[in-house]
Amino acid sequence: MDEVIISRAITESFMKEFMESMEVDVAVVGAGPSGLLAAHCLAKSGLKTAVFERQLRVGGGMPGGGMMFNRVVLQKEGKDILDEFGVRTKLYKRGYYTADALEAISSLCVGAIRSGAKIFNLVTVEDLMIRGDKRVSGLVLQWTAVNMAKMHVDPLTVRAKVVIDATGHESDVCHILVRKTGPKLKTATGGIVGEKSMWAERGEADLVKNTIEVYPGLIVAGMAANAVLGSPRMGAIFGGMLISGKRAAELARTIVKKG
Ligand code: 48F
Repeated sequence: MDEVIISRAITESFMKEFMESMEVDVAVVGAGPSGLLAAHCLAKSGLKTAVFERQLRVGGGMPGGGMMFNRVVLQKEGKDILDEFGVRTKLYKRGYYTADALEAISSLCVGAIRSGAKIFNLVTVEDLMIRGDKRVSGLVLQWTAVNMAKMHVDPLTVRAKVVIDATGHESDVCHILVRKTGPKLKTATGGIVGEKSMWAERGEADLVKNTIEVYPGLIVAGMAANAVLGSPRMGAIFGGMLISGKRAAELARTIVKKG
């Protein structure tokens, strides 16, 4: 057993992928259900895709299910997406299906990685590259541990043709954008409208129409889309997150193709 070989194997293989990911077609921020599904669809269609996740673990709000009961609920369209990943679902009643939250999120993660997306956990997106207040052209990254320790260390950057904000309720990327450019988002106020109170049906219905290019080069997906555009939260029903991830990938593909 050679400890140095082990250390070299880890650093070299990580660095290779990290270097390759410094210029990508699409950079996804957040490895929750919407971000992972978007990354899976994009990588599967041949686009160079990287996901940056602040936490040690991937999954965002999915592993917690509803109030830590680790099951999620989906309707038919969401269930059909999970079927593609081989996730087992059970009909509960009247078109409501349940799935094991851990099986679902693990399968989405494996799906994204095996399609070719690179996922970097423990990395926080703390700023954006914006060219002349006109277009998001990349991310500014820092190790989460550096920020937690409040150390002054300069970040690194990743160039991307398109960025997807899949940071959930926090809608972190859009908040950064508004801080840096002022209220220039394609929303009713130009700023972050803010998430409304729980209303599952309305929240799910709004999610797809809220999945838009909210600023040139920046798409909002998942719960971030509802928070930014001012629609309700929906609790532990997850179909909308998946459909929004898929839609975000379609939009990103179109933008990349246009150049
Ligand atoms: O919150 P999250 O799971 O987002 P989502 O895909 O799904 C929302 C549901 O989980 C749930 C819900 C269902 O009805 O409402 O909340 O929209 O995943 C967001 C991920 O983004 C990461 C965060 O750690 C989480 O894993 N994240 C947030 N800010 C940053 C970030 C950041 N600045 N840099 C990197 N990752």
